[in-house]
Amino acid sequence: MFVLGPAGSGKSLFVKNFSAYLIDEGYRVRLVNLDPGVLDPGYEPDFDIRSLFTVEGIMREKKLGPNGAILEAMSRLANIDLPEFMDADYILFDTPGQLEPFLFRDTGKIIVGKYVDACCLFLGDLPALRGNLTSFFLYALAAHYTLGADTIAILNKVDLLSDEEVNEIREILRSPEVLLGKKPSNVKEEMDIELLKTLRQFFPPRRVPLISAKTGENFSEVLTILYEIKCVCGDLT
Ligand SMILES: Nc1nc2c(ncn2[C@@H]2O[C@H](COP(=O)(O)OP(=O)(O)OP(=O)(O)O)[C@@H](O)[C@H]2O)c(=O)[nH]1
Ligand SMILES: [Mg+2]
Repeated sequence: MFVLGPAGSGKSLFVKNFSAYLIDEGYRVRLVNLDPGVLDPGYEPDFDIRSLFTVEGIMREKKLGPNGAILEAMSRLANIDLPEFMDADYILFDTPGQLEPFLFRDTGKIIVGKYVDACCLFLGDLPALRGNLTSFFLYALAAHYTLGADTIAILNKVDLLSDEEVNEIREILRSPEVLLGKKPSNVKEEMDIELLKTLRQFFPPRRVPLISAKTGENFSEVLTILYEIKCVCGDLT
């Protein structure tokens, strides 16, 4: 599982707490940190890109800025063998918040392609997203297309919302027209509704878990979706 998402969406905390959940469920889990810039991911990785190179090291060596150094780190990673962990039921890959190498370059696809059964969990910071659900799903779709792997869109930090706000989000996912509470009055609003309707085909509402990486809320939904997409007999609707 490649855990992707914008900076601060909760990838590292998700890797930490979802792995603990999977272990509790009886699975053998391995953790891989692919973020060369992180100081402390908050968990003990079984493989850590920082054992090979760090953002700081590359910045010095190549005289690059932090973004350039992350791109360079990912290119290097694409050219080396990564551990296979044949003994694991699940391998969780934590990734940098800088999405370029995964969404706009070949490197992400090459890295993900090293694993036959790879899938992508695309996390969004729900309280920060609010009115930007459309762009979140577009990015998740870009991950799906670019990486060529099953992608689950996940809305994180649900613990920071009130029950009322959570219900509103669920309602919008079910019926995008609710987004406006009225008929669209301009092209942007029309586009939002049409896009959300289309995106629903790729990310059906019941397949968009609203989770908390902090409390573990709705982790079971993520596991259920994983069963479905990885089981040939699964219900893909
Ligand atoms: N309340 C709450 N806070 C969360 C949740 N998930 C993550 N956080 C907090 O959000 C901040 C960012 O979390 P990280 O796990 O570091 O996010 P990240 O996506 O790995 O960030 P980058 O690696 O910098 O891109 C931290 O302060 C986390 O404690 C959540 O579900 N609920
Ligand atoms: Mg992180």
